[in-house]
Order: sequence, then C-alpha cells, then structure tokens
Amino acid sequence: MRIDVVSLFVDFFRGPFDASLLGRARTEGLLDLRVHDLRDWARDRHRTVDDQPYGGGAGMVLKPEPFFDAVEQLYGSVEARPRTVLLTPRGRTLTQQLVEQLAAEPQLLLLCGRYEGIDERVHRALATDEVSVGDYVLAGGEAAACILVEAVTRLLPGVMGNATSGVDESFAAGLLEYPHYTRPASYRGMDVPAVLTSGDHAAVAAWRREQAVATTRQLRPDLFEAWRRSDGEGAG
Ligand code: 6GU
Repeated sequence: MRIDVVSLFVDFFRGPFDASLLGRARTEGLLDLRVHDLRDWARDRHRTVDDQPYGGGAGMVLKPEPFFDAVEQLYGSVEARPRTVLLTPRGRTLTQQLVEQLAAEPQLLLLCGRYEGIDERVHRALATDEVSVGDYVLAGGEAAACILVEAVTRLLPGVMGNATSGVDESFAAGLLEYPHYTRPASYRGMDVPAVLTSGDHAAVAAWRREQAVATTRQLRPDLFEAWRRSDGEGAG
C-alpha cells in the first residue's frame, strides 16, 4: 500500500514512521509511506501557508492553494487523488471498522491540519473522509495520522506474519481481548487460572470467550451493549 502524508511538521514522523512495525513494513516493501512538507507548495519566498480568517477572529487559517497544488502534483489532478483523509477533531471517530476499510484501499492520502483550522474548501473538495481520533483537542493532525497509519499497516498482508491475524477476533467481533498470562504460574499471591494449565484446548477456548465477554461488560459497558444487540444474541 502507498500512503502519502502532507503536513507542516515532517520531522514529527521521524521516530514513529521508522521504528518497530512501521519501519519493518517499509523496509520490507509492504508499505510505501511518503511524508511531504506542505510548505513545498507555498507560493511566496517566505513559504507562507496560512492567513487571517475572513470575518475576523483569533488565530490563523491554512490556505487552500498549497493543499490543492500538493494533490495536483502528487496525482496529476484532484479527480485522480486516492481516498483522502483529513485529520480533524470534527471528523468521525476512528474505529477498527473504518481502519479495516482504509486498509483495503490501494492508496491513501492523509492531510494534517494545524493552527485554528483549514480553509473549508479543503474539507469540501479534497477530503473524502474527515477523521478524528477521539473527543479531545490535539495541536494538529500529526499524532492522529500516526495512529491511523499504524492501525492500517498492521492489517496489511504480510505485516503481522502468520502467528497473528491483524484482524483481532476480539475487536472485530466487538469485544475486548481475553486476559493473558505467562510464567510464573504464581506471582505475588496471584495465580494463573487452572484452566490455562489444564491442557484442555476446548476448555481454554470456552474460558477465553467467557472472559472476553465478562471483561468487556465490566470495562466497556458501551461496547458490551452494542455487542449484545448484534453478535451476542442469546449469549448475554
Ligand atoms: Cl485528527 N486533530 C486535532 N487537531 N485534534 C484532534 C484530532 C485530530 N483527533 C482528536 N483530536
């Protein structure tokens, strides 16, 4: 998959996009991830990308031209652009379902905003999706773009290996994961549940399922209710 990211702070991505899972996906050629500086498409020698808001008010607004010029240079025309995600607190909240959709695309463009906002014409004419990572305010879309890229990349074919399917049975099914244990069997008075050391694979599977449901009910009653209403019919 190819992902282009347009941002005012390209250095922001240095660590996150080079380390661990993303770094490996890139060096193995599974992810073609390119970060572009919005200022490359500024039109004056001061590389200005923002201006005062029409109608007045505090703060600066990112101008439309650099975004449109970036898209036209990267893809030839606005019409030829790939699925284009504008990271903004007003977007719809990123979910595993949306991550799965985005991971199925051949190519993505991520646009990161800063300052008070982005000219509305970028929202209207360039964004195919407006995405937020939660109901709180960040200084810009860069951290949100990192979250989106990591969540998408771990679903790409070959990235996670055979041992684990990136499509978690839990979240994909609307439940949290069951609890995990490793050695020692007893630690600070807390014992590993006996079923896990029993060797009874069917009993282990049943316990894990039951624990996933119980954990979700306790920690995320909102997810639990949604699960009960759909997949969980008769089980809750
Ligand atoms: Cl995508 N951007 C900003 N600035 N704040 C956010 C966000 C995005 N998602 C949650 N808060």
